[in-house]
Amino acid sequence: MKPISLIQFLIEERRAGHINAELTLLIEVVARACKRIAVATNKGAIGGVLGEAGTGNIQGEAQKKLDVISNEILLEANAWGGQLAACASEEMEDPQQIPDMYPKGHHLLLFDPLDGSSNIDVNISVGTIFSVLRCPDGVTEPKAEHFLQPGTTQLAAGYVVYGPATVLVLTFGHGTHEFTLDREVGSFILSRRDIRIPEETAEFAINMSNQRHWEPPMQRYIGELLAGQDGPRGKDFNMRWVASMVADVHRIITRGGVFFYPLDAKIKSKGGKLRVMYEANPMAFIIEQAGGSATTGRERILDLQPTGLHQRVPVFLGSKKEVEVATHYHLEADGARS
Ligand code: FDP
Repeated sequence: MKPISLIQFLIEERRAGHINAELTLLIEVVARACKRIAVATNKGAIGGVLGEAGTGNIQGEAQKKLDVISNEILLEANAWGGQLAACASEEMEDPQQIPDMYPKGHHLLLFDPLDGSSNIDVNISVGTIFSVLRCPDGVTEPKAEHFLQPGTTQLAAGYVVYGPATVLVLTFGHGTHEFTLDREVGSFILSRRDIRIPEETAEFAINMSNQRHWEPPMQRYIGELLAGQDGPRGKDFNMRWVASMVADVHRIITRGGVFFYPLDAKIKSKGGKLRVMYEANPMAFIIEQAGGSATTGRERILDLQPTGLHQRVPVFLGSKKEVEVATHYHLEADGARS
């Protein structure tokens, strides 16, 4: 079969009435920016892109050079095309307005320019995550409050993983699809259409070093997985933790599994580890569109009404049956307490 390029796929989605011309351009621009980030990432030490930038972001986290470079690449690429009303980045406190000299569009773009930054310097996969919302009617200078829309309203979401291959995974709410970058040609090529995550799995991803800080229902759930065949679940489970959310999610998109970043005593006051707008919502949309499930351990992520641009939440996502069991244990424990 003839390979289908990203642009051809986008035109087909447009003809099918799933996206409009502005969103077609927006995704094309984001994909092009991600190709530039892939080039910068691939250069590694000889590109002078490794190490600390010597600055901190809004979350008070030290920024890596590649965090800053990737953020600039995405901002610059998206400023002039006329497809955006504004954008927001995990690396910036406030939304970025479109310069007056350029036309404005009807979309809001949110992104985590380089997720998994602690893995940059050790040559392990990192990625970009993005989410697209509609700008509310009549708003010409979008502020943070205009971005605070539930995940169910997302028009598109995607991530790019910069690994041995550069891979883009995308949804417009009509299935989840994967594109692999052909480096020689410079095009993303459709590599999997309508990805389906198996409902059952025997593989989980979690940072086990936080175990003693978890809530009792999480202790119970993971305790049962670790007990394997001799425990109440009656089967052995395997564990994987890359510590780059994009890479862990991509494994789940490829062979099933579950990913957890639960609430723990260390991060309770922050609400969780991962950000609703830049990580939880886009990943939940992608996972649900592939037949998986995504909750905070208590409710569906996509139903949350966000209260802050940089708000954090617990994240449980992946194969439906396992997300259901872990969520059920939390709700049961809450019920027993009340
Ligand atoms: P990072 O802080 O390195 O950007 O976005 C947060 C994130 O990485 C996720 O990509 C990853 O899943 C998680 O944090 C890793 O957390 P731990 O440091 O607890 O392993």
